[in-house]
Amino acid sequence: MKATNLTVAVILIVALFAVLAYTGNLDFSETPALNVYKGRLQVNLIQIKRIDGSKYAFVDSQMRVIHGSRNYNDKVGELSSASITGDMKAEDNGRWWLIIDYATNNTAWLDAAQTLKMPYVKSIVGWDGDKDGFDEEAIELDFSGLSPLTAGEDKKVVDVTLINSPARTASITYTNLTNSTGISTTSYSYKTATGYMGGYAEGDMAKLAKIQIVFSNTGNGTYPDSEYWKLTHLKIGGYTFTSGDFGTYDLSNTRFEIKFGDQINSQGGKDYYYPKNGGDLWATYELKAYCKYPSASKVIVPLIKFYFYKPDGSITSAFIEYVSFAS
Ligand SMILES: [Ca+2]
Repeated sequence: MKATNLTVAVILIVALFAVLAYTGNLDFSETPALNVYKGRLQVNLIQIKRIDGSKYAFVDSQMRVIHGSRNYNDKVGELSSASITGDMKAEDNGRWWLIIDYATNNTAWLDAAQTLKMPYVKSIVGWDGDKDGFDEEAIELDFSGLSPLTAGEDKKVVDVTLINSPARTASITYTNLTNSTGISTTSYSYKTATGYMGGYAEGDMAKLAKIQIVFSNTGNGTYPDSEYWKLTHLKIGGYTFTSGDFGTYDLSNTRFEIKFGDQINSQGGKDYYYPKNGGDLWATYELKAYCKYPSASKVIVPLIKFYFYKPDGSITSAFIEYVSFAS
C-alpha cells in the first residue's frame, strides 16, 4: 500500500471509530479481553450462615446461572443441586451471572456486603431478569483469571460461597432510655430522645424498608408544621438520617417519612446484622430536634415507626416506638 493510501485508510478507520463511539454502538468494556478463561467449568455453590459458618441455604428459591450475555434465557443451567457444569465461552469474557429468585417461603437474606468479599464474586445488583416486575439478586461471577486447561484436564472446578443470615421480620422491639424535658418557651435548643432496638437473635439480619416519625394529637398537637419542633436527625444503629433525608414534613399525614428502596424489592433496604455478643445496645437510636414551645406544660409524643422488608419483597407492619418531648 502506498503511503497516501495508508494515510487515507487510517483516517477512514479513525473516523469510523469516532462515529461508532459517538452513537454508543462500540462498547469497549464488553470486548473480550485476551487470556480470559474459556472452557469447561464446574461451579460448586456453598451457602453458609454468617454467624457460625454452618450450612444455611435459601428455601425453595430458584437459582439460575446465565452466560455473560446477561440474557436471562441464555442459561448455563439451573442450580437444582449444589453444583453446575457448563462451557465458558469466549464471548462470556470470563463472566457468568448467578440469578436468585427468592421463594415466598424463603427465610434467609443474602448478605451482599459479606458475599462481595468472597472469591469470584464481582458485583451484586437487583435485576428483573424474568420480567415479572420484581427484581432477582444478580450476582456477577468473575472466572476470567482461571488458568487455561492443561493437557488431560477436562474442566476447572471452583467454589462460590454465598454468606446468608436468618431474616428477622417479626418480634422486633424498642426500648426507650431517655426522653426530653425542659423545652423553653423563649428560645430554641437541641433536645433528644434515645433508646434501643431489640428482639433479635445473634446472627439475625433485618432490612429496613422505611421509617416514619408520626405526630398525633397526644399532648398538644402537631407542632412540626408550626415550627416549634424541628427535626434534626434520627440515628439508628450505624445509620444517621438527617432532616434532609426525611424531606418535607407531610402535613396531611402529620409525619416525616424516609423510604429505602422502591418498597417492592428488598435490595434497597438498609441492613441490620445482629453480631455475636452484640448486647442490648447494639442498635441504639437517637431522635434529635430543635425545639421551642409556645407556652409551658406542653408535650408532644412522636411515634417512630420502623418497617422491614420480608424476603419475598413484601413489608412488615410497623414496629412502633413512642418518645416524648416536654416543656
Ligand atoms: Ca423478576
